Amino acid sequence: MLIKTKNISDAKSSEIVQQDFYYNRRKFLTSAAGLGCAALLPALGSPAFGAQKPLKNVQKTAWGDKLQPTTFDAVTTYNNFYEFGTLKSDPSKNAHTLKPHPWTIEVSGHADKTGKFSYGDIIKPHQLEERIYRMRCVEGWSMVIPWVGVPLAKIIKRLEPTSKAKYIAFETLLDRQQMPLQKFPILPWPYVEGLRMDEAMHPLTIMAIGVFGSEMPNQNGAPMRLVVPWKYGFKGIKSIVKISFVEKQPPSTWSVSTPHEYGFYSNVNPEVDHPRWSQKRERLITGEGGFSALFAKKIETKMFNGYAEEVAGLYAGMDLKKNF
Ligand SMILES: Nc1nc2c(c(=O)[nH]1)N[C@H]1C(S)=C(S)[C@@H](COP(=O)(O)O)O[C@H]1N2
Ligand SMILES: [Mo]
Repeated sequence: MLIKTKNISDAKSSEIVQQDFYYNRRKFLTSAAGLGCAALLPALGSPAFGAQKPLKNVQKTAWGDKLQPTTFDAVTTYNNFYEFGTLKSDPSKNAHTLKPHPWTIEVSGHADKTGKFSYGDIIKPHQLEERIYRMRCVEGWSMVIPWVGVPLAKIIKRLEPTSKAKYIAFETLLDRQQMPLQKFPILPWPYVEGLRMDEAMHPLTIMAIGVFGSEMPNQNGAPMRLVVPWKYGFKGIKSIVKISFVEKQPPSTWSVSTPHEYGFYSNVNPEVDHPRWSQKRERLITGEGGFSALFAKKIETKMFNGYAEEVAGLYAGMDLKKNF
């Protein structure tokens, strides 16, 4: 199976259109599982490949159309989701206990439309777009992920926030049955995150509900998770059940648990080192030749993760060393 996978990678470098590449690859993986290779997959910490339902009517966009996505298996087996374990391979092994459907989202705070909403109230199928984004983890590795999602601005507009809403706060599900590691005080639970309203309304910010054209695998934050490509990965809170519109800057899990290392903004910035390591470079995980970041090639980290042209204006006049 690994040898075949390699062949497909080789074919890619010789001209297969990128967009088709991961779909073909995914089809291959699906059929490989059907042919009895499935027994080999758990050894790699893999999910059931092909188990996710394909999403229909997803609008293709120009976002990232020149980028080569990381492989499906790396995106879905090299994860951070501490509710299911602290190793990169834990979420794909353990997140089967999460039940993403049905799903309820509670909206509160300074908005005209508050209360309990179903998944379908929040996610409108005709608004689904594909966005291929560079993603940079604060740990010093990165991936290119083809997300499917809805621009967060479209969701926010429907909730009609008032002028008092300066920030938006998010919470992950709190359920020790579905998220077994919440029995242990690894982090303060539930995981929480927030954005300034203008960051939340920025066209790059999406609520993602899928990857590679299919529904979100549990380990990637099913059924919906935030994606903010110019910020470190931990801002991308997974399995969101609460959204609130607030006046003051809300807490964010990592900045509360380790405030001298992680700030509220967490914009990718090669000029601001983490207290324990440099942020000047990153290892780009392509997924070829091994999933681990250890095998990945080092590249220069770009200001705002390469999205400076789009987002630098949000921070004009701010000292980004202070507001890290
Ligand atoms: N609820 C929750 N959300 C989370 C995390 C987590 O542990 N719990 N990890 C964050 C971190 S550190 C990263 S890098 C991204 C990883 O997303 P991915 O596994 O889909 O690549 O999710 C973020 N969202
Ligand atoms: Mo991360």
